[in-house]
Amino acid sequence: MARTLVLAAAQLGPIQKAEGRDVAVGRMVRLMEKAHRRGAEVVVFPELALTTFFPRWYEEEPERADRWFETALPSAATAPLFEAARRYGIGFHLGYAELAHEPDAAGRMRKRRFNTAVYVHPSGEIVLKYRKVHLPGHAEYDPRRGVQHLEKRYFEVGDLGFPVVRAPLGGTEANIGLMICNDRRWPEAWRVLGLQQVELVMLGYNTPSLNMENRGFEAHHLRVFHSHLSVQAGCYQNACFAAAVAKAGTEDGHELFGHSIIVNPQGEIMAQATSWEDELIVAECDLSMCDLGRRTIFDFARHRRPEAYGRITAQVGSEAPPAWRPRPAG
Ligand code: CDV
Repeated sequence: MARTLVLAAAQLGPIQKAEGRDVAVGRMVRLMEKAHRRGAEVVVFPELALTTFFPRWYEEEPERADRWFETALPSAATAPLFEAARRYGIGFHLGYAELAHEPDAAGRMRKRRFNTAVYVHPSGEIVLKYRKVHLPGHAEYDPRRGVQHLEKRYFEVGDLGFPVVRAPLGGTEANIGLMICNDRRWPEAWRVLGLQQVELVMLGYNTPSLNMENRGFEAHHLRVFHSHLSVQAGCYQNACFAAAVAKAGTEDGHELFGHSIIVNPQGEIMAQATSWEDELIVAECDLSMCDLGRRTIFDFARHRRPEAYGRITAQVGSEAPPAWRPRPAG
């Protein structure tokens, strides 16, 4: 039986450093209205959607970056998103910088900062929260880089794992999972969601068009190829849909490549953004498509061999293999 969901990916064009949350939120509400007119039931916004991609800016005192963080959701600034959800009967996914006051693993109450995403039900209730696990970049100012990428300075590694929840989604129910930007490049993240029978992965990203590591060469077009390759492989190998949604265009002189996509469980792109502006792409997703892969080639219960995967959790970095040499002649 078909379980149809009309899914919208709301790519955002650039948000400049000088622009306030009101500018971003106003644009997002307009995209929600447009999504409603096009029959969408869920809208997915990008990573850190409320502000410019601030980890490119170095602050000697990391606390000075707190102005980019949200201490509550909804807040006065983000309330219009929640109101629009109720008005249009649309659920939405939002990526934002989260500043929480809560105990750490040692039980010490302190300020904690995460790169976070939530899925919000049309009622305004938060259904699922995820904190980014794979933080790219570096913690200290790097003079070799043209542009900084300070996620490791401003955020802690997410402490919620990769949760999946079954919840109402449009006119049906679905198993929903979240990941954020760099996570999409890690098959482990997809598989942990796949092991919980995820049917829809919502993920936002901010990916620069150039590899800022400044070492070696990476052709421009390969940046987009690698992003799509990761999402398409993740969907195919875990029999799920995904909305991978970008912040795009030039923020204060720094280009983000866009190319947001909606992908089906066959790994096919169903819709793709073509601009580097605010742009809505919509696809009708039959969630029952997830069953085929799950019952056949990726029936995990029948075919997975965890006894052979020990290194995946036992080891972090790679290790050199033993060397083989031909026997000396004679
Ligand atoms: N925001 C990100 O996580 N960006 C990374 C970049 C730095 C490579 C990404 O994986 O797209």
